Amino acid sequence: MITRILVVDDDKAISESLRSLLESHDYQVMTLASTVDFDDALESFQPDLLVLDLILPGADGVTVLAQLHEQAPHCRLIMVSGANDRVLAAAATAAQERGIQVLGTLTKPFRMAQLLELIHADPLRNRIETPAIDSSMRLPESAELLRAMQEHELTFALQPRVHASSKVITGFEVLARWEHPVLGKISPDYFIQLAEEHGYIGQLTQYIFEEALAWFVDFRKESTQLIPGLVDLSDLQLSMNLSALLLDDAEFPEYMQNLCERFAVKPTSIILEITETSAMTERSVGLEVITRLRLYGFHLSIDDFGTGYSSMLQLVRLPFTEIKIDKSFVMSVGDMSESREVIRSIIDLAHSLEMVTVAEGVEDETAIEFLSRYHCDEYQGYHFSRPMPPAEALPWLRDYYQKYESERLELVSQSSAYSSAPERRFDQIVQLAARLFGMPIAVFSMIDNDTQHFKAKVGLQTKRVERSMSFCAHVMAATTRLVVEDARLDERFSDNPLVTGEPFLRFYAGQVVHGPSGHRFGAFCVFDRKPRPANSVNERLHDGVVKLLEAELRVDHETMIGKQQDIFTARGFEERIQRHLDYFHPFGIQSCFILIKISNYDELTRDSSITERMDLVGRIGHKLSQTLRKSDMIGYLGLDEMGVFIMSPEENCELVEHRLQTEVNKLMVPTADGDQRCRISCGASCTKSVGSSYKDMLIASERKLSRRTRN
Ligand code: G
Ligand code: G
Ligand code: MN
Repeated sequence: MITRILVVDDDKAISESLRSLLESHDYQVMTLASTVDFDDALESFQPDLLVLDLILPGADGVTVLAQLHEQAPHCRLIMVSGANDRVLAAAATAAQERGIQVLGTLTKPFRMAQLLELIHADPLRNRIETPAIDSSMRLPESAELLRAMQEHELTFALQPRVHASSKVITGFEVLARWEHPVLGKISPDYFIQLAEEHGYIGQLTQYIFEEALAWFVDFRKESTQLIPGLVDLSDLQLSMNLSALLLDDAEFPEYMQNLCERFAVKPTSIILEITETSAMTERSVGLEVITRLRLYGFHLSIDDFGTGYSSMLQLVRLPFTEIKIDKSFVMSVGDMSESREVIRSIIDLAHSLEMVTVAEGVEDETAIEFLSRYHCDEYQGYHFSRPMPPAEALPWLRDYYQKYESERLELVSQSSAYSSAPERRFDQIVQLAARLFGMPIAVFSMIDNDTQHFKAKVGLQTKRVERSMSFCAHVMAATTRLVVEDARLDERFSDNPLVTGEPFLRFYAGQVVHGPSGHRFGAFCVFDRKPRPANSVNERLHDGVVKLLEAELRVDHETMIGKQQDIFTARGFEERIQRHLDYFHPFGIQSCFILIKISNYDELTRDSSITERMDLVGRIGHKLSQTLRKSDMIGYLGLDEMGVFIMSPEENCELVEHRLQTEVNKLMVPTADGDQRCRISCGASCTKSVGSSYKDMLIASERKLSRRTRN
């Protein structure tokens, strides 16, 4: 709240007209013609606002900034000058970098009304609904904070965070609120600063954190009862704001650890949001506290990134896990290309450091469209919800997920993959996964209103499962992979008929598979009939399988040829092989590629029509598929050439080649001259010797083949 204004200007006419204007608006005014008595003036007058002329006799205005910040850190500043705009802007930035709150700049000559506008636009002043009371009482004093905590006038609001691609709710941010009995709503910007200035920030933080955690624990308990099988809130996170001042408190990490123990909340469920301040660059204690918090498992977020002190270097130096892109950029993506550039580079930077990006102030579809194009991870803003009282969070969440699920079911019912028969291309992936993970059961399932259907499965007889019994329904509601080491020891599943009876499931690892528009299409999982440790399914391999399935769901063109659907088209074949190589070769999984040439193609196809030629390809493909496993792929490369791709072969390529040759050579093909035997020759290559590019494998196989036919 501004009541006392110090004007420093060597132009007497200006300072006097300022004085009379400001006094007529009930401000107390003191004027100085130079900086000589600046010290004393700060001391005796205690201004809330300094109106400073940049060009003064003897010393320029910039030189007093350090003094101002030191002696009156909360005094706001308006800069005035006859110098050009750029100089004025640079001076204002310098002041901001010192931590001084700059309300604005004015270029001389200016109208008095402009000055008043700046003063009235002061965010601290603006946020207060000023009741008609004694003007000296318009903002609460620091001591009132203590009462506010005792009387529970101080509360908090919650604002949800939304996962960008799946639209699942990932958590809530806790925002402190103060409803003063006389003054009404007090802005957190004001009372947080008040608490920081008067040494109450520790108490305030403790108060808010404890209230919020108590709510969080209750909330998670209640919500599981309200939305069974639709939302799993065990991954829900709570974001809490932490004043950088508390980073000076070496005991803070222990306090946080104890707090979590007391409420039985895992530190990994908590995100601490810290607004960058100049303090953090200078103090080594801050760095230590931050590092220890991270070691204990807390997630750390840089709040309001892009404003104030943000320095790229710090990001690398400090163990933050998340960046919150300031709402000033997000809210202006529609009309400022600068904001778009800033956001784009923040996201790139964050991702290169493996940090999560959260956009604040997401108010409309324009913002979402832009943010999703640049792969921002999460959204927070009025578009989804304004901050709400804790009691409203549960009903809000229930409504959100009910709408979410009906939209999902709508998308799912439009998807051709949901309605169509089993498809070879999905079988191949699921078969491969079962082999790679060494699991007896692997399933790609789709979940509708009340039933789990199977798109592809290995090792499971059941045709469909009721949603309430389905393991995968739990994954559909979770934000991460779900692993159950032993279903008999997990209260969610111990009574499940699939666990207590046939097929006696024990181990489970499942993950959501997203449809083309980012909705949750279904789930991919593996089961075992014996318990296993969580890491028995490598998380990144699991990711790879899910990515293969998701790529398959995006395919909108014909990918298989032949009646039997054993053979991929050339394009489909090449794309799939490269995906398999990209996702699995980095884990040391080797593959082989066999190029097959029909050596007597011309004889076999003399005078035959296109249909007959394709029929020949179909018959050879079918013969090959009977010789191979379902996890292998067969592709048509053109005219007389086909290919076979085998991931992680259990025998060497030459043996497989030999087997293929023997089998195909048995094939009798009807021609104009009567039935003739089909003859093929093969050439194989392996990732062990040629690496993980499909092109390289193809070339190596071709060389082998032509060397062999020459001999
Ligand atoms: O709604 P919004 O006006 O709530 O919040 C304003 C600012 O106050 C935000 O930038 C936020 O970081 C800060 N803030 C809100 N609650 C807390 C809190 O509990 N502790 C701290 N340190 N800052 C908070
Ligand atoms: O901690 P922090 O500065 O990040 O707090 C977030 C602030 O942003 C809160 O004051 C909250 O009320 C505000 N906020 C959240 N979403 C939106 C939004 O979509 N638009 C605007 N204008 N403010 C928002
Ligand atoms: Mn915040």
